[in-house]
Amino acid sequence: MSDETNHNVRDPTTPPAATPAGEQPGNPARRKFIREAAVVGVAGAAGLALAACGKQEAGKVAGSAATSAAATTASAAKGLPEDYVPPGQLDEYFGIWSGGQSGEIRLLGLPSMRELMRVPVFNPDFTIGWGVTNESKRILGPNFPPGGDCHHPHMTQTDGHYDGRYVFINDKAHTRVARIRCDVWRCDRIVDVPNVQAIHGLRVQRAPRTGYVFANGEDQVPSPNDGRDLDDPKKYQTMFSAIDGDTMNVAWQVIVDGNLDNTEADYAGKYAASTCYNSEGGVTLAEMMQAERDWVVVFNIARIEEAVKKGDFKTIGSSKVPVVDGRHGSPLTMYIPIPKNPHGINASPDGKYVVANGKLSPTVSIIEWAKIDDWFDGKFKDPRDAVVAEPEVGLGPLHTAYDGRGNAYTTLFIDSQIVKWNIADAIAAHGGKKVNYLRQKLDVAYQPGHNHSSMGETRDADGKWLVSLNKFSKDRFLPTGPLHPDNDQLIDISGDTMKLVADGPVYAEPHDAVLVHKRFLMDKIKKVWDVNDPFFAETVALAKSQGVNVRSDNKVIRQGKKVFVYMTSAAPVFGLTDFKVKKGDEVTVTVTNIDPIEDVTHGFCITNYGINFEISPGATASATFTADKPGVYWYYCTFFCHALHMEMKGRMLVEA
Ligand code: CUK
Ligand code: CUA
Ligand code: CA
Repeated sequence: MSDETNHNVRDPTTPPAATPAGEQPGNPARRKFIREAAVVGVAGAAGLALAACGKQEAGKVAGSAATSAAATTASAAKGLPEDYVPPGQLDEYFGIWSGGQSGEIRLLGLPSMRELMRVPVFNPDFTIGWGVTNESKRILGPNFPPGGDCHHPHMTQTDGHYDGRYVFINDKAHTRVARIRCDVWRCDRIVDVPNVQAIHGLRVQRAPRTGYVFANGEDQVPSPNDGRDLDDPKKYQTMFSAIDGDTMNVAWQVIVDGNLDNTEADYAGKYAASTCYNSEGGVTLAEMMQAERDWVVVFNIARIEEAVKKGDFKTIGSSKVPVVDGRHGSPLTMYIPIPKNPHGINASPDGKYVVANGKLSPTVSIIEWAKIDDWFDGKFKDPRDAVVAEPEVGLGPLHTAYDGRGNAYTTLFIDSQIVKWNIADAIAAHGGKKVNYLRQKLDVAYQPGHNHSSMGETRDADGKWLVSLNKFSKDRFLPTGPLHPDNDQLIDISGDTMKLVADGPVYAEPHDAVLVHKRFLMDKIKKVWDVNDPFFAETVALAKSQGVNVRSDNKVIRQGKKVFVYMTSAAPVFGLTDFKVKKGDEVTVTVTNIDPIEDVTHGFCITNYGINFEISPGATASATFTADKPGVYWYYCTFFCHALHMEMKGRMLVEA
């Protein structure tokens, strides 16, 4: 990053200013390198040398640390890092990571930070055949735009507790929202959100259950966006959308003033609240930074539903989604002025407060949900009075997490720190009491965006772990060319002071993640596919209509120029050793894995034909293509499934 464009960003090798409470860790030790007491001194010193570009020193230390790690792996837990999970043992938490620009979701285990699985969502993926199989294409839709830009993964809740049904995530790049099933960890629905552009903030309704999935349209556009009002920004607008998480239909939309960034829901199921950084309605950076205050916009769900029920809405263009007017002055919304270009917004797990993070202001604004009740009930007039404290926390506050013990942890992008502060003390200080609400500032490496605490967005916030999702890694890892990995750092927050435990390099850019205790998921996750699973039910039904039982039949059916090839897979053989088609045929190959054994996955690849997909135990998968090249084309199994895996193959014979 150049100094011209980011003059506010402190050189990360320079220690930050002294902090008000707790010990200042300075350049945090690389806990991963410190595997036993004997090397602590050496590794610590060389760790600092690495930060100061001592490349050779760093190489030496990495070597000795690796040796020491191997030596201690089998030893007792004493002296091992807190994130150490011995071989064969399971992690305590699932980390559900946004895959950012990759368009996928990633599953991690915590505290080890081991990556467990990638779940393609908006992106083509040739491991699973996402974007190749007919089953995935039905979900991706006919216009499958390659890729997505994922920011905010959130799991369904019931009464403020995770319920392990679905995870939802936004695609800012193509204005979509996807749903991922938690039982098989596969995307099963994607909805295009009409009338808006760029879905950014996404959260789920917490009570009584999800319910609605709330999604912010970020950028303002003409309405309808069909070529009119091209350069007349005064006529641009955006909307807040509520998607029915059960049907994946857009239930309603609310026109707002300004734009919308992140969003959050309360714990009572009554409100959603979004930050707006562009109350100015500007189209340039300078214009968007003019006002000293922007807004938190609160949406009154009951009133919006009432308006829709009464028919007090319009529709736009070809969309049938009811659109209500929630602009400034509407009884459906509340505009709370807060400083300045706010970004993240996070509800505290006690259900009482929601905190908006100031970004260009060194403050966070604490808003009390009960005061929002009072304002909508007409008990006071000035929406500012819902702000019960506005503590100064540091430079560039972006997102806040909670430990369930009354403390909040806010990322400071510009300061490259996490600041721990106490909510009750901040409110007391706002009321004039002499009390220091700041608890500690911890350096992170570097420039954090979101952070997330274990169970911290639910009533079950347990205050054990915090991850800081840092946008820059600079000198922390072996070089990978001009594109660096992000650095997701693990922090122990179980004690009075935060302790940095591990660095986690990740492929760009997991804006956000949630940490879900495994007790909410273990009994919900399937080990083999149900043969009647809806994911491939349409494929199985098509076969049935042709008189084919996919679990036992191996046959080729010709219908004019269309050829349907059905085969089973059971290690180490496909049900057909060859099949014959004619050049120009439209060929659909359907493969069913009849191995009932956990973890025996097969793949099906037709060489030089662009067909490759995975079939896990119990699954049926299919792909359709045109046999446009005559000749012999071997198909083979791509997942190592058996000692005779290499022999698991057959021939597609394409007649000229
Ligand atoms: S985020 Cu989407 S710009 Cu701070 Cu929730 Cu990174
Ligand atoms: Cu089946 Cu390899
Ligand atoms: Ca602004």
